Amino acid sequence: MKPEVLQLSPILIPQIRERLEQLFVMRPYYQQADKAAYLKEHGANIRGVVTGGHTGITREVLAQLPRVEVVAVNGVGTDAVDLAYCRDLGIRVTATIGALTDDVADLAIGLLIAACRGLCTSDRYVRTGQWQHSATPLAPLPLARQFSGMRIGIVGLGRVGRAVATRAAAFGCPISYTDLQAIDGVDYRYVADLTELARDSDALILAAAADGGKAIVDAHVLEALGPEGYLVNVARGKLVNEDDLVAALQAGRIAGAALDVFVDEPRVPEVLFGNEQVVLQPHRASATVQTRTRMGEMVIASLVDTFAGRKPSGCVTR
Ligand code: 8YV
Repeated sequence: MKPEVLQLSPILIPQIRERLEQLFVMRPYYQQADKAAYLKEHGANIRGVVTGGHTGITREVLAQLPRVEVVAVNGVGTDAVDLAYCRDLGIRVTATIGALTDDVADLAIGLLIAACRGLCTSDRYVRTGQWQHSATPLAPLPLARQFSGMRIGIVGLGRVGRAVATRAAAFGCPISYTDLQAIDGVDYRYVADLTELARDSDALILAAAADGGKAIVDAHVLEALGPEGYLVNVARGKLVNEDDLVAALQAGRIAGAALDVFVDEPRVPEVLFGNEQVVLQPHRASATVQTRTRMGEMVIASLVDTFAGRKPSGCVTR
């Protein structure tokens, strides 16, 4: 009998979907209109869960899966899974550690360049025919902010933070970072206090885990970043007080923001739609064929290993 696996978010790579279907009985919870009825029908037989980093799984759903052995997160963030609860119940939680580092770092740099060079605004300027039909071509577009040499402050110097640092350093950017403590063997400047880091940076890039669930970037930090400063978030929306960010952008208290993640995805504060100082992405930092294939393979390995009685390599619980 194939193990039954509850699927809480879609898998976009066809070969990974096929492999999952071959190995397991997949139960696509995320597609169900009546989720409660679906859980009632299948919950008792579920041995594994596949979910996304942002989606995670609630305790309420987990509580209805008495035979569950593993929650395989198709992502690196496990903040939407109650790890303490899973540990208590002996449920393994796995993440696709290392698989998406390069893509997330690439997007962080791409987003920052897009924001400070006004790439999306310029694209719209061309696309809408304004360039072609303007009496004074280029005149209406303000000059942009140079990226090379910007002072970069990285919040969270884990795998992604370090990959961002390597890339930014190649553009001649001085790097500072904050983390729970200074990291041994790292040459970048450590700044313990986030507000101080913001004050010393032209751009703050968020690459931290959000397990604490706290909005660490608030009005105070944004004020310190200042009217020439940019905020980039490729981590989690909940790391930022979104109301404070919107207010700071509207009042010009920061120069711009580039956001891949939001507090209540897919809801994005609508006032940002018309704001040319902001570059918006629908949580796509890991969304390349190559990375999603690697992530999918790791998810499959987590399930296979667990059901075979082996500890999966990306296990974050035990
Ligand atoms: C993914 C993520 O988009 O890694 C994470 O924690 O949030 C993202 O990389 C998501 O997990 C895909 O399902």
